[in-house]
Amino acid sequence: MDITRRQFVKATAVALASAAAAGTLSSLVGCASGSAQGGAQAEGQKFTAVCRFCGCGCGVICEVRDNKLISVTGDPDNESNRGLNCVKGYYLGKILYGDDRLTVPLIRDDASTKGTAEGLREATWDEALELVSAKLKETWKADKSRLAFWLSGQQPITEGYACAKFIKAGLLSNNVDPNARLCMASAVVSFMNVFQTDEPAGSYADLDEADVFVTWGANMAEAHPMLYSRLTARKLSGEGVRHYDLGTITTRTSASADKTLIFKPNTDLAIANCIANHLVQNKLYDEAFVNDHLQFKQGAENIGNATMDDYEQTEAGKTAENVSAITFEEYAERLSPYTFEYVSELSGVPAEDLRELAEVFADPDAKVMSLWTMGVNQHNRGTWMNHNIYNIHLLSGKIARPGCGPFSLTGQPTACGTAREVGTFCHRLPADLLVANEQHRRFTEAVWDLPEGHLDAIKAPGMHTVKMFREMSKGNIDFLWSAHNNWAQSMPNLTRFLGMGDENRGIFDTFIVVNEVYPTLSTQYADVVLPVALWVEREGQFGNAERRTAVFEKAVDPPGEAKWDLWAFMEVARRVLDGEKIGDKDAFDHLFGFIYDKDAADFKGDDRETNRALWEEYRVFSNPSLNEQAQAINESAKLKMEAKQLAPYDEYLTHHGLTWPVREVDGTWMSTKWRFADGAQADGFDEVGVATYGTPGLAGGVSFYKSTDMRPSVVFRPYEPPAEEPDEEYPFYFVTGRLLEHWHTGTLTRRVPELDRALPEALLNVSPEDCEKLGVLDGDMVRVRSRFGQFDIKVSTAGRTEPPAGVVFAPFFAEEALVNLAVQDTYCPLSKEPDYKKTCVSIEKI
Ligand SMILES: Nc1nc2c(c(=O)[nH]1)N[C@H]1C(S)=C(S)[C@@H](COP(=O)(O)OP(=O)(O)OC[C@H]3O[C@@H](n4cnc5c(=O)[nH]c(N)nc54)[C@H](O)[C@@H]3O)O[C@H]1N2
Ligand SMILES: Nc1nc2c(c(=O)[nH]1)N[C@H]1C(S)=C(S)[C@@H](COP(=O)(O)OP(=O)(O)OC[C@H]3O[C@@H](n4cnc5c(=O)[nH]c(N)nc54)[C@H](O)[C@@H]3O)O[C@H]1N2
Ligand code: SF4
Ligand SMILES: [Mo]
Repeated sequence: MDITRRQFVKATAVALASAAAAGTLSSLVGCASGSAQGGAQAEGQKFTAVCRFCGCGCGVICEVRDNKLISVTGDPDNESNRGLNCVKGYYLGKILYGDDRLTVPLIRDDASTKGTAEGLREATWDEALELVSAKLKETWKADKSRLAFWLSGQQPITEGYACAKFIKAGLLSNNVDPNARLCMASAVVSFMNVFQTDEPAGSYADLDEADVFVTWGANMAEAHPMLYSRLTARKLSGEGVRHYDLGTITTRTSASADKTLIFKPNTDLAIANCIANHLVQNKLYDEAFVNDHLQFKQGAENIGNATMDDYEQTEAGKTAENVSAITFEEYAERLSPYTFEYVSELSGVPAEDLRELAEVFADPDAKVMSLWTMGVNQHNRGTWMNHNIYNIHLLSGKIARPGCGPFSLTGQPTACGTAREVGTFCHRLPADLLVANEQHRRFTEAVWDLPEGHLDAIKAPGMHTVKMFREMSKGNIDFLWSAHNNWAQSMPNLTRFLGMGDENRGIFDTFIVVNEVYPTLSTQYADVVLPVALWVEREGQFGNAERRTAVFEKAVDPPGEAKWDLWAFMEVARRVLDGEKIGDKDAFDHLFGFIYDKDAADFKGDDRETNRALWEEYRVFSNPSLNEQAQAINESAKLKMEAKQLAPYDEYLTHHGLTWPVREVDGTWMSTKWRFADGAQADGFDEVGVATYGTPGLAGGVSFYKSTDMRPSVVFRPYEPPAEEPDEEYPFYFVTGRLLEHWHTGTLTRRVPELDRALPEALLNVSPEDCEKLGVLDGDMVRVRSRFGQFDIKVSTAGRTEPPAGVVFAPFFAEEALVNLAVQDTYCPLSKEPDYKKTCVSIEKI
């Protein structure tokens, strides 16, 4: 290993040092909130849970005394993290106890106060629910297309499932999308294009076995600290283990890399292609794997930029999703311009570094794990870039083997479990099903016991997130309900969406409902704020990046009158659906009578029973044999729904989480570690039964069980430039992202004093070279301006990230430095995910 321990200490300084300190402080949570009595007390009651923050999905144990959460520690029995946590995990308990928790419903009577912290008055639940229901029903009856729901990858699974059922089957609306559109949409679309299923081949176990790690635009040290610890542990303990870090800025993750490849924005597309070109032109790909398992395609090119509202109506927009079959030879031909020399010139990365990386994929013995997150997904060609990473792993056969595989990291605690799996996207139904597919609608109707054809009313996808907010800004949305997100800070192009200036003031005419736990920028625009239970104040479930589903138990009661989000949704659903029928049955009872008693205005059972009942219904989607009619459709339409099995609810509690497909083997429910691989036949497995679906293993024991013709697609995707490139007026690329201590818009972590003190302000990282050019020093305030808007922020050259000249970086956790006022809302034409990573800006000292 040619990297010193000293460099490692630097790399993991943030994660490890703070975690060590936090270990002792965690037990003081109760003291800070005034309830703990000191060390002599008997042990509190223990509950298993999952961290509220990132997609690592660390298991934690919550200790409770006198209805107060007094400590949170890593859960050694959760296979995802085996007891590890980062600093946010250790301080988790404190997010419940900020001074300004919302504890009563709030109503805004005077619309002129919208957009300010003033104007919300206390109300009873009854008054608030009546008002929300009346407004929703009025819009629904007048014009369904003017309704919008914005949900989240932080919404527990059964809650998301129930919302999808209410909105899709109850209201017959597809105007629902989650914040995961801002995050995972590019990953989802490429998973579906390549494999026809939204799941990675590998799991976290690959981190312990890889010989080479390639991070393609993922700052794991700050954003996936637990997985980063596993990566660095493997690097320290494994012989000759290497790490290549690719990105547009140097980050804490770069510190552990043997080589950091800093490229010009978007040229990652070309870099992946030059690796593929090297493999193909020199016959260094895995020939047997290519012949046995792959098919080749090309897609539409010169697809333009979805910056304008009418992009979908343009010629480029209409054809952007087109693909057609090509031969391997044609694919090779398309790749041929991507030589090391050409790509080096384009990207700014030395040709010898590109060759070194290509050789990694050419080495048949090297186990290579690729990891990526928002650098790849939040990209005007985000879907394409996902494809290009899959292409090189597929050509080299480096997939579905221990230590070897492309692994798309997920950001939020349940982006996978909820948004992607239960169908809160505008084009989806539960379990990867699509509204536009007739057989998928029939299958869903069977599971939900709806009359055949009921869901035909929603066969056209609704509005994706950016469209929803663009339409709202134009005055075309009358009712918006949001939960588990803070769009007034996290959406791009806030200058437009928050109605600044004379145009785009639609937001001020929309009736807005926000479910929240603390006052946020979004509650400032709300007409009604519903105070809800936070994290372990109710029971829920999250699904993490490796598809581990885990339950967090209810540990304490919510404060004041705060209620479970799901209760608020049920209370509105029963009012809105009052008098409505599905077939000849009462609509609400038909959809939710199994969990909810309308007359009692409450759930029929406790949290556990409600969650279990919802889970068991949802589980039918992936275990169709539980429902005769669904199984018949599954078989006749060859939907292969059984490929993603889920276990009965209580098994998740017993096992502290299970990754799907979960199979029952001799009465024991087993997790899957490597999908598409048949453990009995594939090379490199020391355990049997790692995944066994579809046609039993073809060559090498690999079986792409859901792919068309069992063959994933290698799709040629060229280099195309970013939506904007620097010019005289806007000479810098502006990259935005996150830092270890804070969660997204900071509403939770900034209320934890230790985290707030550790990272009190958001700073603009500028290279010393650019500082000199601009005449600014550390600590100077600057105004950052783009074509979209502007904000003010303090400059730092000693920040967490080190951008090269011409690039600047800022995190988005601070509402006082509202970076999204200036970030473009241009999105990837295939996934509709916005590009938060390369808006062009000017910087001037103020
Ligand atoms: N502490 C903390 N952790 C978090 C979160 C949090 O808020 N705080 N949020 C979670 C969520 S939801 C998410 S989505 C993840 C995000 O996790 P990451 O994506 O790792 O984090 P970001 O800071 O968004 O992105 C920074 C990365 O983008 C790369 N990048 C910028 N431009 C480009 C480009 O053009 N191409 C490529 N290939 N890379 C580029 C940079 O080089 C850098 O590596 O973090 C999760 N974890
Ligand atoms: N500039 C820039 N902007 C970005 C990104 C970027 O890289 N750069 N990344 C994007 C990405 S990847 C993501 S995932 C989004 C995240 O964006 P958001 O999800 O909008 O941001 P959060 O701060 O996570 O908002 C979650 C809110 O839910 C509240 N909350 C907590 N628990 C509960 C609960 O149980 N019920 C309810 N109803 N509310 C609860 C919290 O208080 C918090 O205010 O940001 C996007 N925005
Ligand atoms: S923030 Fe992520 S890494 Fe840290 S404890 Fe939570 S899930 Fe684990
Ligand atoms: Mo995200």
